[in-house]
Amino acid sequence: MKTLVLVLGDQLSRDLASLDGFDPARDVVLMVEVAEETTYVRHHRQKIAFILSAMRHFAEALRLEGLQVDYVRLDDPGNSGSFTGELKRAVLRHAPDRVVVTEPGEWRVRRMMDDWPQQLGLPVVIREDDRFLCSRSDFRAWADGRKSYRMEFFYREMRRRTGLLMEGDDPAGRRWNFDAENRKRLPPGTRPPERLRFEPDAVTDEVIALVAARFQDHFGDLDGFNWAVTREDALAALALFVERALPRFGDYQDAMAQDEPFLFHALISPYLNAGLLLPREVCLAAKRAWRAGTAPLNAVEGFIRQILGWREYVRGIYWLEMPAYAETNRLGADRPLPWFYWSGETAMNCLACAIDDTRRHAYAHHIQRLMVTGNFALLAGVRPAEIEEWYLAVYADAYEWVELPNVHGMVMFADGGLLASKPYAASGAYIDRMSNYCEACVYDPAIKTGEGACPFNLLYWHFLSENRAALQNNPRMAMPYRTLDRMNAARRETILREAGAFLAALDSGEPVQRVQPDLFG
Ligand code: FAD
Ligand code: DLZ
Ligand code: SF4
Repeated sequence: MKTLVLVLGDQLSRDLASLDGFDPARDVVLMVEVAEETTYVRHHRQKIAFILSAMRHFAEALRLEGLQVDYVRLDDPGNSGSFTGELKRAVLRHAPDRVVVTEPGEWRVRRMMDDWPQQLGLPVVIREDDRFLCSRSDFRAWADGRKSYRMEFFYREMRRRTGLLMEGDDPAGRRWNFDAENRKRLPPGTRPPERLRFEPDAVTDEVIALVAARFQDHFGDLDGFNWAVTREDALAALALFVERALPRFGDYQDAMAQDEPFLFHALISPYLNAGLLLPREVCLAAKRAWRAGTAPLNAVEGFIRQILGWREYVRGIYWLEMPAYAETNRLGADRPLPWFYWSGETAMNCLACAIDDTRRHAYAHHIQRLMVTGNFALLAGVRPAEIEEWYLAVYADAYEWVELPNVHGMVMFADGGLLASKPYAASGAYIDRMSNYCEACVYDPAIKTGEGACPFNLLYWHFLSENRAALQNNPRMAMPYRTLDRMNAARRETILREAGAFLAALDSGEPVQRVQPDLFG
């Protein structure tokens, strides 16, 4: 039976389920660069360049192995611009008996696949994506009957199930979680390790030129592109991270610093999410460093928790709850996304730095995403769908299965607490404690109202006040509401008035739904 195997741009793994049983003498791999995928959001230009170059390199590696690969480039004449259109054309070229594909990462694409048997007039076999450590059915079984889905309990179950960092039935070091030790501020003068430079080869150069010409109106710099685009290079990046950064990953996991976008983070999420690296091998590499005594347990546990815990957990939530998940807006947030998320033009230094890092690298680390750009969107009451689209567009690692639970649930509390037990709302004091951003800011985190007051301070209390009905009975919010209620009335009124004035000024800024090409050219 002749099989056409469609491999998507985030399925660049040799062990992919859809390649199981591939017969090089008979079967064909199809890979397609299509306009629909490059523009369903206005992806950062580095993200498009990364995916297209990684796809081209992967196709070449398969060819070298002797597989027949039919590869359609974005600028090929006749390219129909969609997965469905390209499958139809490929069916005419190859006359297969069936199509085989691995289930996609996004609901949007999964829905498309439902139409394929009818559109193609062929059987379409959709295989489970077994690159994750927890299958969708195992997650469903774990979630079944629970009132709330706390990550910590899922994570412990995953530790037990995989045996990672376990000593018999007990967690290594007799603790499941070393989070309390992972909240240090970066001491002045600390130098994070140098990163490997992956100079673009001819394939990447060609893709960069294509992206520069075709996506002029997309956000993000292209020069300085420095992502690995092959498995070999991604493995080298992982090895260097484990050797140089992992030992201090735990200590400074939550720290932020101006002009230090990467700190001790791994920078591997684009590779994991596109399939160049697999989660199991990444966790094992970290575990080996602990066993060898080159990285401490608080770092290794903290790192493994992100992958074995958070990454698997958000995927489980996504597939459990979609498509209704994306539609909720529990706090009724309704402000358009401020224009500065695209332009970076804001006097708030923490936001300006996080957005600048994002523009330059298609990357910002977790605490920048959660506690700076995310915290502001939460406190200002930005429409969930608009801030979700921003996150989906601007990061090289963004696919809806991982972006949506992080933004909709963790950042915006739009799911009403399904994912997070309380909103991650914070005033300027948090950002000041965890970073040096405030030192170079026109605002002062110590000033609560009036001239120079940090907007996060005003917006924090405004947020609590506006969302009292939804939040005040949450036991984890009892303390902030007690503080708000103890505040003298005149002070409370001043804060709310100044917050209102700040938000009115924000609203009078340019609309942000449009992306203006001249700002990004
Ligand atoms: P490290 O800090 O070194 O962590 C190691 C790995 O753990 C990451 O590579 C990633 O695979 C995994 N990880 C860590 N935190 C999470 C998490 N919360 N959810 C899932 N995986 C996690 N991650 C994405 O991969 N794609 C996204 O689109 C994405 N959007 C996010 C949006 C918001 C608002 C927030 C708060 C977080 C988001 N994350 C997303 C999670 C996290 O910020 C990134 O995975 C991380 O910054 C990637 O950089 P790194 O490889 O240096 O990670
Ligand atoms: C993100 C992306 C982009 C920008 N371009 C392509 C592409 O041209 N061809 C392709 O196969 N995949 C691309 N991708 C990744 C897909 O969007 C991803 O596979 C789906 O969203 C399913 O997760
Ligand atoms: Fe951000 Fe406020 Fe600090 Fe300025 S003072 S950097 S706005 S937290």
